[in-house]
Amino acid sequence: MSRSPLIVRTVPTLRRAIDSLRSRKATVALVPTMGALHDGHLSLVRLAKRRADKVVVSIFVNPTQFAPSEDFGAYPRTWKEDVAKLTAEKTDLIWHPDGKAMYPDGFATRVGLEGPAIVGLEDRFRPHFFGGVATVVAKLFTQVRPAIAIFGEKDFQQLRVVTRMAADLDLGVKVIGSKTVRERDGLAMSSRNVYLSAEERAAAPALYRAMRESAVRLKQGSDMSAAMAAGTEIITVAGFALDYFELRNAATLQPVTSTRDGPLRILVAAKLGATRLIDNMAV
Ligand code: PAJ
Repeated sequence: MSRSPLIVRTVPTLRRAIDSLRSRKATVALVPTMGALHDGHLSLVRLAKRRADKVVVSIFVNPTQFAPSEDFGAYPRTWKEDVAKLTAEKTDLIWHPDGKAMYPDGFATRVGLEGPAIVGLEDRFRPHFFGGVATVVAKLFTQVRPAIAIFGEKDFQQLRVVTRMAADLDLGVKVIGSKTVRERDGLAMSSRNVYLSAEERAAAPALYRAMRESAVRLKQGSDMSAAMAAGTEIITVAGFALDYFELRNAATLQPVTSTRDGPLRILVAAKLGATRLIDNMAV
């Protein structure tokens, strides 16, 4: 049996616990999550363990990144299972504040974003989203004071936004991206996959197949719009309602006019019934 992680729920207790973790010059890595942990999250924890002496995982379903119409209330919460998984990964500390600890009465601050946060991808469909993410991540960074923080490439625009913010605000945290973990059929692991019906789950890997198809065509030198149209076709035939399927510069997330404007990344968001899935792939 691994030793249980220390579970902390208030900011003053966290401050003391982090002081003590850092006291012997130990380096601290933070893995921010909203819980409902799957192997994608755990791969970040494993990378954190390799890169730092102590690993802190935060579990906080952040209300400020959900619009009123979105799934904050329904978002899966699996606390007991999450603790068991993090215990098995030898996590040192779980930071699990409630809403009031993170956003006390009168809270009135929000991080403003430009650059990769306003490129017409997730920001176009979830205009409130990155402001909420950046605000909570800035708080997590100042609360935990980690040397490094691990984020998944699964949420590629989020990774770019957080990396930019950490640098711009001199937060002293090195943000590290970690590869997307997929199911055997290519579907990216996501806490939201539990929303899919059996039929939708069977259709969902079309997102991965579509990105692969377009990526292969682009690498073979085929025309950019024809290559992307082939992927779009796969997604719509599978029954998705498409938000976007786009080729962008991987560093800036700006649109590209030629395949020479690389490094290239395909980014996709689409809805299957009521469930919205996002994914991306390097070309
Ligand atoms: P959440 O969706 O729980 O994801 C937590 C972290 O796990 C993110 O960095 C995300 O990119 C990563 N992740 C999710 N699925 C993954 C997969 N299949 N492979 C690899 N990594 C994966 O993203 C959030 O929470 C929140 O926005 C948060 C950053 C915690 C701020 O509230």
